[in-house]
Amino acid sequence: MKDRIEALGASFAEAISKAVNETELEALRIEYLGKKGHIASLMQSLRDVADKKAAGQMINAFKCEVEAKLTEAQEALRRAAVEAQIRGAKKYNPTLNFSEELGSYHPITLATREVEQIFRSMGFTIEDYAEVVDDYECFESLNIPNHHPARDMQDTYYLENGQLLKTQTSAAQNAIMKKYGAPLRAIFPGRCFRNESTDACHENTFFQMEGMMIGEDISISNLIYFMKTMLSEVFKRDIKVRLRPGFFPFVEPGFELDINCLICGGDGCPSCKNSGWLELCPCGMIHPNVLRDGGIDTEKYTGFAFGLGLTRLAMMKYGIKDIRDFNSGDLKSLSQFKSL
Ligand code: FA5
Repeated sequence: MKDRIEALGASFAEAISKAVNETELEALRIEYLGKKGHIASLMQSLRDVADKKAAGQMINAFKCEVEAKLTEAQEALRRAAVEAQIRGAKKYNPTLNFSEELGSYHPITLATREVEQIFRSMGFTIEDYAEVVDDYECFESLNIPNHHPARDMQDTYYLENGQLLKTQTSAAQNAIMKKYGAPLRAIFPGRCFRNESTDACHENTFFQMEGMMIGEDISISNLIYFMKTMLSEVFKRDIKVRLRPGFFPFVEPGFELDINCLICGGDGCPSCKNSGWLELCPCGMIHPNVLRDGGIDTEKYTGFAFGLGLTRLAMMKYGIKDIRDFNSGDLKSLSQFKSL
């Protein structure tokens, strides 16, 4: 029995050293440990052996050795496969350079960067601001006291501590005036939230870009010049615009700046609520109360502000008919916009 086991041990050692894949290891397992394998046959021959106990122990030790070596060889093969996979895999790029294969910019990101670039070239700084703000930032500092009906148009999501998700990027005006004083030129894009029913041109979560210019002798002509420049650079063609009076407690006078709907060419469609026009960028001369609250000397300085609807701008620029597509996570449609 001892000689037989030693002979089997030697041929097993040779075979396992040559096995190069899982299939060959499995064949070996069946050959040695299977129902009709060598070890089963050794067990059968036990009945002809005198010292059954010693022979049984030898067979058992051999069986354990075969099992352990098979497991070890399997592990080694799996490790080698993983290492080969890692070696063959594309290298991780810590710089996160944009690669067409990996993904694409969201159309709102593209529109934001483009508008940022336009204003940067005109001397505006780009500011970042919180999404969770307090009542003072979002309303009080903007000449909208607690009882004011203008609040009804901007219901939002409130936190238990009284803070709220900002309804408008104007919520940063006060802090930015206090941070820089006058003169200043700044834009501040951001996500806004409103508790409202959605349709093709209204979302509960959308982007705006606020802009402010404060200095000596800033007038409506400056405001119109910057709005015109921005729109002609974004759309790179003549588009029909209309300016009409608009009421916002934080500007005086205030305007609504609408653009001719580029989806239907002005005929009327769901994207413009069948009016042919889309409210895009309300604006106006900053109300003296707001300037004063921001620490600006109203004897010396005036300024304009605007609140560009960035998501709507992206709709018009990229011909996206329904604003709800932006938050849909539908990569098939969103990943079409790759250039920057
Ligand atoms: C405001 O939010 C003012 N803060 C804008 C402003 C700034 C006026 C500075 C004067 C001076 P309004 O609620 O109209 O205004 O929103 C501004 C723009 O944001 C709209 O013209 C529109 O383009 C976009 N907008 C508003 N609500 C939504 C919505 N629910 N979904 C998508 N875009 C919206």
